[in-house]
Amino acid sequence: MEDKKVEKLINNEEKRQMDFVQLIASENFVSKDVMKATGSVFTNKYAEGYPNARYYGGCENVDKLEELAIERLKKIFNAKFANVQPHSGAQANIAAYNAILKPGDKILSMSLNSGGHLTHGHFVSIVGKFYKIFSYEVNKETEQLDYEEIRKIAKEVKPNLIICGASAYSRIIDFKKFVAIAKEVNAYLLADIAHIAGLIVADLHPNPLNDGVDIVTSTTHKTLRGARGGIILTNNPELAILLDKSVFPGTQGGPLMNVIAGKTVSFYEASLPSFKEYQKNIISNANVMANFFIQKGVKIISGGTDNHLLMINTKKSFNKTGKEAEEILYKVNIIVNKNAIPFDEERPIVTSGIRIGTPAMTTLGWRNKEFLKIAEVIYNVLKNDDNISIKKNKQIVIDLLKEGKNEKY
Ligand code: DSN
Repeated sequence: MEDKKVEKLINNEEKRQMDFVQLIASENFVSKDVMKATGSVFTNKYAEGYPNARYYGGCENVDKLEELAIERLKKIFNAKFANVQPHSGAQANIAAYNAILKPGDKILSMSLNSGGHLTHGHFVSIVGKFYKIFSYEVNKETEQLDYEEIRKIAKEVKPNLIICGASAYSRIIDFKKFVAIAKEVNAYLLADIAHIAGLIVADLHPNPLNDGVDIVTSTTHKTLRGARGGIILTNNPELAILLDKSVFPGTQGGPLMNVIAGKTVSFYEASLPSFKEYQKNIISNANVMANFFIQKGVKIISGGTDNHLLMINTKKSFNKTGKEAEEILYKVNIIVNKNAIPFDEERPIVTSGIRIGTPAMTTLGWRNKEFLKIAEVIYNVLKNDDNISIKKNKQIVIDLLKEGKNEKY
């Protein structure tokens, strides 16, 4: 590369990704093929519009590519309509709201502390400024969704849109119950499946499209292990037209065709039997960690996990904020993120918990044995973070990274 500064940063980042244990629940390692497609000549092409209805000439290859992406995506999710153009999960959500809501309409969604996402209506997001936002929490005792309570709130609020789906929730989401609530109050229902998309493709989590949810949004780079971006799905032909218009020209300009190429490759990979095995391992590895922590008396939010992540109440378990826990773990080459927990009293930049996810290290070949060892390290350093403990545990992590498969997918 002629630009040595950027080349150095790329090399440094590659090294960082291999030298640390990556436990951020929303991150993953894509295949070389996904990387190749994302870095391809499709980055040079403008293609505003949709296949066979573009505002530019020379679109014969991008048209075929986008059609292939849509076909593959519909197949893996059993969906009737798909839009592969959203640049991100946030863009997908904003386009979906814009398709069906007017400014000032009411949205009912999960609060950020209970596990929801900024784009579901937090006041710092544009969504919180455009629409009137009402929230539901998890149940204080079980720390799980309380569908009867959500139903009560929905009946009071009478929202135009209900959003289900989360960024930090470790339990199965019962889409059928949400569909019943939305029907009762005559609201649209949107499921944001960004975190659990891969599990759904592998039939390890209910599929909101099979359960009657109106609109499904997702990112493509978490458990789905594709190029970084967003997607929107629906089974409703009228909504499909509104959604397409809302993505382009409503909220975006030219699609990132190189990213769509990367997404297309990952949709193929997600259709292979090995993808199902991968998703099974993600869940099994998360369970191994959760069970270890529970047995040690660590406070796991909701008491366990059904998916790819677990949430630890670090305040109650180790008398440390999420920020402190994240910083201590970084010293032993483990990357997690601090995360608000239900009814958190700390600020979002501090928090009382951490979120741990297994998708990335499972891609690198880690199995129960490695995840159990890393859970032990996490427990030991959060219990005791003196210099001797840090030094000893960092060495364990380095050895584990060397002896674990740690292959690039
Ligand atoms: N999707 C979020 C996460 O889960 O990390 C980031 O916005």
